[in-house]
This record gives sequence, structure tokens and C-alpha cells, in this order.
Amino acid sequence: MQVSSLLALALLLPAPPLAGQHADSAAGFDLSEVMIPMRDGIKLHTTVFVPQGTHPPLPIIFTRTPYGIAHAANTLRGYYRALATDGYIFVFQDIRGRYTSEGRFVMMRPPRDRRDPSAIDESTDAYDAIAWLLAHVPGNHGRVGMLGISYPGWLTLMAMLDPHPALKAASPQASPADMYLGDDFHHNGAFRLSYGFEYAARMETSKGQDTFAFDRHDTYQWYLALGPLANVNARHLHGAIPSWNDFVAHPNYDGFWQRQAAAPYLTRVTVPTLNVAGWWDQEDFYGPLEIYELLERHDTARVNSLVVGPWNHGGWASAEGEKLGEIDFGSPTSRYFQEKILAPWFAHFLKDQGELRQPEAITFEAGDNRWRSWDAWPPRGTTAKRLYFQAGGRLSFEPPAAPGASAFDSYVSDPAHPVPYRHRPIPATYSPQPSGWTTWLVEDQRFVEDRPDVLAWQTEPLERDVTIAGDITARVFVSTTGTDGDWVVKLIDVYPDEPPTDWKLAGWQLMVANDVFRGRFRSSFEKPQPFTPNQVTPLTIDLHSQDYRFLKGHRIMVQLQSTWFPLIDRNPQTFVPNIFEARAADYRPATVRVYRSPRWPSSVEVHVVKE
Ligand code: PG9
Repeated sequence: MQVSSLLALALLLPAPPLAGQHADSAAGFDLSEVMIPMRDGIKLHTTVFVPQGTHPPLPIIFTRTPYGIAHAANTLRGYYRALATDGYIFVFQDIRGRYTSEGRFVMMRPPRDRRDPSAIDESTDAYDAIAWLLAHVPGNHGRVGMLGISYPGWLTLMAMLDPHPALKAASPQASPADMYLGDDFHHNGAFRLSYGFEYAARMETSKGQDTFAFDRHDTYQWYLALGPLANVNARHLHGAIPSWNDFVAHPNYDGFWQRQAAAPYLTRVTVPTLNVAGWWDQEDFYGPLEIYELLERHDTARVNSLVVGPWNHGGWASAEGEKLGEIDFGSPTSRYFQEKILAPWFAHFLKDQGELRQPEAITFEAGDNRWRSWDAWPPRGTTAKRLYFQAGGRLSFEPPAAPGASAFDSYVSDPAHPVPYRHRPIPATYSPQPSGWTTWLVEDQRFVEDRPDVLAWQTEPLERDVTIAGDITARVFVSTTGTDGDWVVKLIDVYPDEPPTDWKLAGWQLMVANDVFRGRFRSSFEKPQPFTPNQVTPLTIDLHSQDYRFLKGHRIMVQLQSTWFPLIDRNPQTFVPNIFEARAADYRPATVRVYRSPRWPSSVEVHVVKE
């Protein structure tokens, strides 16, 4: 049935009772399972939770997901508890091709061609589902809010493109924005090998429950033994995983990635939007900040806002959020977010409840562990300062003086001995045992500091606190004896190794910002270019942003390296047209120099907050 006739039906007829209804008394809801028809006739499996007992008409909170909705009641008791207390009808839906929904799953299905009236995408599916729900769910009061984390966050974003008029508030959380530039599958063109391989294999071999069967616990070894990436299909996937084949077929930032990226579509703010991100999100940190920024350009009504807390991927959905790994933030940050930010925000837009005291941006400032409100993000009134690399492993706000134009530090980057990105053994990302994946960004970076292929520069112990808020950018001058290469830059808080430090954290090196850059893309992500061996080459690496207080007595450190394995695939360091097709012989050691001279002053720029 066409959407327009469904809407007409909704206006004329009282909503019929839902079929398949039964009580889920544990959660205090009546639960119905329905198959909702889309405009092309495909039906999507959906569960509807209506609070038991009598109540006035309620708005709907709607979440769409590729991960299955069998455990949605747990979400109501957990992450959505504050929302459930406020009173909503909750709806969860399996997207096309997932679990018992009909149709074909397409990873990050690109928005449709609007010139084709019969085309569908995640935006039309959300639209059609909302139209059906308004017409068929008894006791709904005509407004809908959507939220979701990560893939479900991206589905929320897609629903915002051509929103159903009843969609009155949307919170895309940890939503990817660009799978080539900064989210799950690549960062700055560098392929996120372990995540890309394991996620694609999991999602596309079954309905999403099978993890790849590694034959060893330490996947660092497994990926190293794999050799060139061509062996993935030759030995393991045999061309059966569409996403892997897409990675291989699209090594550059071509139309495939550009069509899927959010930027071209976010040309207007269609509904009030609460963007949510975690400072230590191991999967999608680029996305939510990029989406906030893209929407902000069009936010004349000031309904687009940002929350960033001290969380890993989706950490704000946990019960307390007081700690991440060994790092203690001193208060239950997730509970605070759920009760004081998320629930009041939806209540304002969906229930007209309460004045909205939502600042433009709310960020958690780790270091001194407090929430801060800003009238812009990045904040205004900060001072851009550069931390310069110096001789003797020193880092300072002063630019390098003498000696000479060619001062540099150097290392040999050997693809046969790549730097592990976290402590080994590195279990599978979706290992049934604790895998460590979700907390690797807060692991102590001392474990690689002494490797000969990792450079480090650090300040003296700080004489006073230094607070940074806003963008962080590495500007490095490098050369390599090879014709290609990767560069990883990490900004680190070094805890003091002396009393009164909590001994567990004495000397800890906590990453506060980081990223990798695949050098061949320094001029263009569409057209890679080889390096001229031994030629000094500038690279600008976006380390994204932070709100962080380096405390008195701590040091600020920058580490730099060329491998981050197996998070990032090994760059052969010999320029080849497509790294997915590189041969074993293409992988060669290279000597890398990082310059720190007055002529080539490598640095990391931060924005310092005036105290
Ligand atoms: N980070 C996951 C993802 C999102 C979108 C595409 C691929 C992966 C997720 O947690 O959903």
C-alpha cells in the first residue's frame, strides 16, 4: 500500500488493535510483534512495547537496527530506563534482510536516487514504518522520536534525511559519517583491517551471530601469518563476503564511498538533533562530530546540539559509566547522561515537558572530571598553540631553534614486525571471552614507548594545569626511503610516577587523541601518489578534538609510529596501485625520518583554554 493511502486510512479509521499481542509483564509493557509493509511490499519485523495500564496518548520512541530485536526488553530495563519511566511507546525494527525481516541487507545502503520514484533506502523504510505505526498503534499521540547507537545511530540519521512529518526529535549516537575518512572501515584511507574483516565476516556470513573462527588466540599472529591482503579471499572468504569485495574493489575514495558518506546529504536540519559521542570510541568517533558540524552549518533554529562524554563506543548506554578500563571519572557519567540530558531532551520535543536548558555542546572534561557547557563547539576564545618536537625526546610550546636545518629523529619501519596497536595477545574483536577491544584506547601506551620503531617526545612535568578544548592537528615533516607509508600520531597524558599517584596508574600513558594517515593520500583521497624517496614531505593529520585537562605534575607526550597492527593493515611501503592486491615482495622495510628543525618544525597543535 502507498504511504499516502496509509496516512489517509489513519485519519479516517480508529487504529485497529495490533495482532500478535502478548504481555511482557516483567518490563511492564504489552508487547506485539508485527510485520510492517514498506512501499515496495517488503515487510519488516517490528516489536511494539506499549506501557500497561491506562495512560494518555503517548509518543513513540523508535529504534531500527541490523543487530536483532529479540532482546529489546533488556534495552527498556537498561539504557532506555529513564525514557521508560517518563512514558513512551517503544518500537524496535529489524532492517531489511536482517533476522526475520524480508528483503536484502546492504551494508550502509547508500541513500536512494531521488529521481527514481520507486527507489527505497533506509530513509524511506523509516518513513513507511512511522506512517504505519501512527495508523496502527493504539494510544499513540502522533509524535515520534528516534535514537540508536552506531549502525542504529546511522539509521536514525538516514531517517532524518526525508523525515516523516511526525518525526519530531532524533538522536544519532556514534553514527558513522564516512567509512573511508574516519569511521569503522578506514581512517584517512588506511584500512582498519581487524575491524573491517571481522565485522564484514560476521554480518555477511549469517544473520549476524557468527564470529570468524580464528585458529589462534593472538590475532596479531594470525593477521601477520596471513601475509598480503589478497590472501583473505584466496584462503578464507573466497569472494563470498560482499563488503570485503567492496573493500578490495574500492581502495581509493571513489564514488562508492562518497555516495555512502553523510556529507553530501546533510544540507539542512530537518528535526531537532542530539548528537552523542564518546572521547574514547574505538569505532565511530569521527562520525558524530562530523555530523554535528555538517548540520551546524544549517542550524538557524539552533536545534542541533552535541554531547561528548568519557565513553567508549556506546558507553553512555551502560548503567553507570564511572570508569573506562583503569581510568576513573569520579561519577556515574552514563547515568547522568541518560537521566539529565537524554530523557529531558526527548520529553521536551515529544511531550512538551519542561523548558529545554540544553546548551549547544556539553562535554565531559577528563583530567578534572567535570561536565562543561559551551555555546559553540569547538569552543570560542581558546588559544591555538603548537607542541613542537625537539631534540632529546623533548616536547615544548617553543619552536625548535638550532641546530641546523636537518634535525630529525628516525626509525626503521618493518612490515614484518609491525607495532601492535594494543597489548598482546590480541583476542578476536568479537571474542566470547573479554576481548579488550572496547577499552584499548585507554590502555597504557608504555608498552610500545621503548620500541625502536616508535618515537616519543614529552614535556617536562607541567607546572600548572593545561586544559585543551577543541581541534587537535598534527603537522609533521617526514621522509621515507620507501615510496609509500603510514603515520600514526598519538597525543598522550603521562601520569606522574610518584606519590600521591594511585599506584595502579603511576606512569600511565593515556591516549587523549590519535589517528593514522595513509601517506599516499596526502594530496587527494581519490588519487593516491607515491612518495619520492628521501624527500621531506609535509603531512597534516587531523587528531579530531578533545576536552581534556592535563594536570600539574603530568607530562604531555606525543608518540609517532608507522604501523598499528592489526588495527590497520600494513602499508607495503612500496607504492602499488591497490594495497589489497599487493604481493608479498612489495612489503619492505623503510627508514623514516621525522624532522624537527626550524625549517621543518613538526608539531601537534592544540587549543588551550584560558583559565
Ligand atoms: N561500529 C559498528 C558499525 C556501524 C556501521 C557500520 C559498520 C559497523 C556498530 O557498532 O554498529
